[in-house]
Amino acid sequence: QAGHTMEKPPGERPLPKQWLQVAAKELKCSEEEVVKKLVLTYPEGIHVKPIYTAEDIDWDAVKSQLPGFYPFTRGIHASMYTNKPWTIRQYAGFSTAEESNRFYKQALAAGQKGLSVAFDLATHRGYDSDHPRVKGDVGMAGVAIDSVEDMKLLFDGIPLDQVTVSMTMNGAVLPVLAFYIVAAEEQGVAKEKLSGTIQNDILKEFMVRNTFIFPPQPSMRTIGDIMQYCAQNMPKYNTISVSGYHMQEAGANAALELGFTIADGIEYLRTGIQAGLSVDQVAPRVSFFFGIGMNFYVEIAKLRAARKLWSKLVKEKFQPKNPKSLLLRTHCQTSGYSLTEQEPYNNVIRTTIEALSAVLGGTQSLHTNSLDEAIALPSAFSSRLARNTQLILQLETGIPHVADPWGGSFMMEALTDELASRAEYIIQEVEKSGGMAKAVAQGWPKLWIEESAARKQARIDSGEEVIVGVNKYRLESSASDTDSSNKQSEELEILKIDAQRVRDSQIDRIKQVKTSRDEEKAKQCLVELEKAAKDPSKNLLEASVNAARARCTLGEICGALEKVWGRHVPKDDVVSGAYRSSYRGMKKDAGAKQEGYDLEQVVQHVIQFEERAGRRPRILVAKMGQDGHDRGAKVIASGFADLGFDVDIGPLFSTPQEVAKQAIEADVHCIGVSSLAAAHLTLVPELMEELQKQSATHIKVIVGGVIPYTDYDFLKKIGIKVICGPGTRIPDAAMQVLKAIEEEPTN
Ligand code: 2CP
Repeated sequence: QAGHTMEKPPGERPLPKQWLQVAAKELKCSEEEVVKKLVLTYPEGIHVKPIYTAEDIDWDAVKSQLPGFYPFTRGIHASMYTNKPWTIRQYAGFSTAEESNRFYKQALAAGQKGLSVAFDLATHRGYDSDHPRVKGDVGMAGVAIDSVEDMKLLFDGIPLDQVTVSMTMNGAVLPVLAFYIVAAEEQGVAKEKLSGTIQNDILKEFMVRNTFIFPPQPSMRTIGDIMQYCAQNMPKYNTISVSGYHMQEAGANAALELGFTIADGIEYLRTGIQAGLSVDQVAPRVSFFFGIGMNFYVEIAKLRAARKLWSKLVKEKFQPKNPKSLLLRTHCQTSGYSLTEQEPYNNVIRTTIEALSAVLGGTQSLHTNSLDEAIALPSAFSSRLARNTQLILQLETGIPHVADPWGGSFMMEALTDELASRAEYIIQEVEKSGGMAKAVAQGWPKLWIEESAARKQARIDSGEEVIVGVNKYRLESSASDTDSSNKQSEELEILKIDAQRVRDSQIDRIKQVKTSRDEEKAKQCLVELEKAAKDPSKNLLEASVNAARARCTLGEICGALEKVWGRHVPKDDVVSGAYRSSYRGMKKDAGAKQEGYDLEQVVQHVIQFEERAGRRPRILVAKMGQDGHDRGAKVIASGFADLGFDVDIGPLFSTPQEVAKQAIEADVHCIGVSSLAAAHLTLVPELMEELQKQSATHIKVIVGGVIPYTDYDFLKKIGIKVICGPGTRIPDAAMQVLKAIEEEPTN
């Protein structure tokens, strides 16, 4: 992190004197105490005051601002939703192409306006469904796509010249975009007519999302090639969706999310320009994607600040001629992280409030999460409710009748400016590193986000940040129900995927595709692809489209590129000290969860353990399968390290066999498996078998992450000692681990 400082000094103006005097009387304290009590410091470092006045803003600048005019703080269109509401675009994909297709058609009939495809993790990581590494992942977190035949089934009966499709794909972007283009072609839709969006944002993959395949350099070249191909062939297509969402999900506060996302956007403009395009060919096709969390005012301000900052920076740095180059168009998604497993119906309320922020902030397109997303894939019922949340906002509330209703609010304008200036400070730090690609390679943005995540966890664990039903006003569990905090989650109807059935049917289709194609032609296309990977004068997307037409599979296309480029192996660091320094002692006020351990108590237990065992408790935090969601694993690793544990962090994408080997070699007391992508029922039993085979059953296994209550019995039966669902406090998890280890003392 050398040379970079995260904190920018606050720049807010003082509270008005006459107000302070009256407030001091109301609060029955001194004016200084009023300031101490009512001026809050947000994680972004912003001091939020109890009142704002015209003194807090540049009123002359604010009063003349209009929606549809530079710097677009008030919205990119003059008329905004008064003319056309935002696009209701729900992200979804279920197991097979046929099932997802059925779901999309139902969603469109029920009022959804655009599609958004969720692919499974095998597809994301460039493996065909028959690859042994993806046994637990096929069809679990989205739809499995192995070839153009799957893509054709996915959009069967959906006119691709009329419905805009967003595809969340980054690592395997070449085969997936190629399959889409060829599926449209075979549907009779020419490339020029395709309008939609591909996520294609690899920088944030290296930072937080982890579904990369190839190393950074060829990955960035791929983006340039896609921009070039689309500029020539698909002028209406959005070639990238620069994503802050995953940064927020990984723990970034709003300023970090905003700063790093805009810095990524600038880097991609440079990538397009390096690929030989003008800024006006690239910028109008760059779109954005932000996460919307529970801090209501801040999230609205974030979207206003994003537009303002983008238009200013693009103008200064690139001098575009086309006014559209200055517009920050964005999709938003309500925060998955803010959802709780406990009392899941509260999630409907959270999502509604977040959706309101996104809309009041002027988003172009929105996904609202389903209430059960902290537990499993959304069911038909919860998906309908999530979609209806947006329909009700659009059709029943009158909210779309006014463009930027917050414009001119002293507080909102001040907050917008403050966030923009904090984000700009972060962007300047990135520029000092030589741009985002270099900063990502240096690794400091990722560490800032991980530090922000550890601090947030500490605020939640100490009760400073309240989550109703989790760390305050929690429902009591019944005596017979020791593992589940309440019944509501258990009673929710959860969508279950039959992994084996999905995998078998995908494998059958791969066989059919391979036996019915012209084998020579397919082989030749793969050779051409390899050549293109070596030769920057060739276009990678063009070569991939040819391979897709020849029925090469996703795994074959990625395999050809991998031969030349190799696979990227990330390096892992654990942030230390942030959790402990942000933990301010457990709150014991009314409603606070009274049970649970305080940090210092656990530290003492760890010291006692060390005295007894002669060494500190040692845990391997492991991620298995293609699930790259590592916020939980990273937060656990840094939290446990701050409590005094020896922490090993295993590589992402491990097999159960690799995890067992590492655990035995490191002589750990315990393996903590973090699972967020529904593969625990396949991979955890394999891990247990492997430990047995290796006579290492003394190593205790605990599982954390998104684990439905209905799976607890099965996991307990196979020997899992502790299961930590979402909302588990780190000190409590650590005590459970210590108890499990001490059950049968090891050396
Ligand atoms: C809109 N239009 C208007 C107005 N509003 N015209 C006149 N007056 C108005 N008030 C026009 C636009 O200019 C555009 O026309 C057309 O209407 C469509 O509107 P849009 O605003 O472009 O909306 P869109 O087609 O829905 O596109 C939105 C985005 C696009 C943001 C630009 O990139 C997008 O759909 N992104 C979605 C990304 C996404 O779904 N990601 C999934 C993430 P023209 O086209 O003629 O200009 S899920 C991720 C998960 C969590 C994961 O990553 O793991």
